[in-house]
Amino acid sequence: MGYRIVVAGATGNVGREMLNILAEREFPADEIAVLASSRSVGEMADYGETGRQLRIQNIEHFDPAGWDMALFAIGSEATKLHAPRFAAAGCTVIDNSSLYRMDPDVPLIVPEVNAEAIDGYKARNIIANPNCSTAQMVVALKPLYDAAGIKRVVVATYQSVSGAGKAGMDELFEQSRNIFVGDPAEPKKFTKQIAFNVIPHIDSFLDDGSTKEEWKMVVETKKILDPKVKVVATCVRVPVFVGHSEAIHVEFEREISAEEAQKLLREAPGVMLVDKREDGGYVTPVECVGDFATFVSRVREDSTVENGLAFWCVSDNLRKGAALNAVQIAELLGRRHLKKG
Ligand code: 11C
Repeated sequence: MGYRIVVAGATGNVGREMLNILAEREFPADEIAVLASSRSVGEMADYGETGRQLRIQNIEHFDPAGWDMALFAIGSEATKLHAPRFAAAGCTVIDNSSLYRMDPDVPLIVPEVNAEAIDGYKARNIIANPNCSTAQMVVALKPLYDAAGIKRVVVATYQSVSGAGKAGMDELFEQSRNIFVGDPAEPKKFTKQIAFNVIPHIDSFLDDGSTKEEWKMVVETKKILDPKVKVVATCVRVPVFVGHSEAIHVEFEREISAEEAQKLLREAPGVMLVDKREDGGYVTPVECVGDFATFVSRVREDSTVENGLAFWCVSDNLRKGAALNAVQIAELLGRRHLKKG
């Protein structure tokens, strides 16, 4: 016997990837319900490349009683409306929005990093999935943290437009085309031109001059990895369709060489080390699309601080940064708490 699983937000970038990944990983699902807002009711969603198509139902009218888990990719507002209803009906919500991430009664899980924290899910029957830029960073940091302890992380991100949804991808495509043919390239979704440009601004501004995306990287890393780790982030939107990149500088508590770090990263779960120290011997975002791994390259010592290392980290933001991590949480929940069969 398998699970009865729900995917809510099945028409968005992340919801579609959730269906692809459930199919690719042959998630033991007896039944799958795909939900969206009333606009998409009756449309069909592909169950990966299996050839199977699933009819989209209206989330507002869906009764979650008797369903085991629901993967939510519907944004904070809709999550606020529906997650408590699903959780109260006994259907565990695995939520990709930022709504519950910092709730002390909701575990925030990256299975390679803090799998055991999932045991706290029963307080609200909700589990949170982190922000994409946090997820890939903590996967890469975890083996190094275990070996040498981390005092401080300085990170600059290079985030793809798919993080801003389909509208972000359409804007990059249309602006690029318009610039080529000499048409106006007015920004709509982004605050400035994104084609052939970079924008040092993701999400809203906070009082201290940082942005909410930068704040998320700080507080989520503390919750997942260690509250003592200090983090400062600069989050930047770049004209890449899929794949977030990060330049990460770490100050460790104890000495760790680049060679030791490479060895640990080579063996770490979820990490793929590609670090040849030669032309092209590193990974770029276009190469990580569709992959499950968090790629690490350019590992080197940073002699400007004691026990410092710097490295480059790239991952598919719709996969490890969102849909894959959610499916891994579902698998973990199944193994640890909701055994079937
Ligand atoms: C971006 N990281 O690239 C964002 C998207 O809190 O889940 C995901 C926002 C979130 O724009």
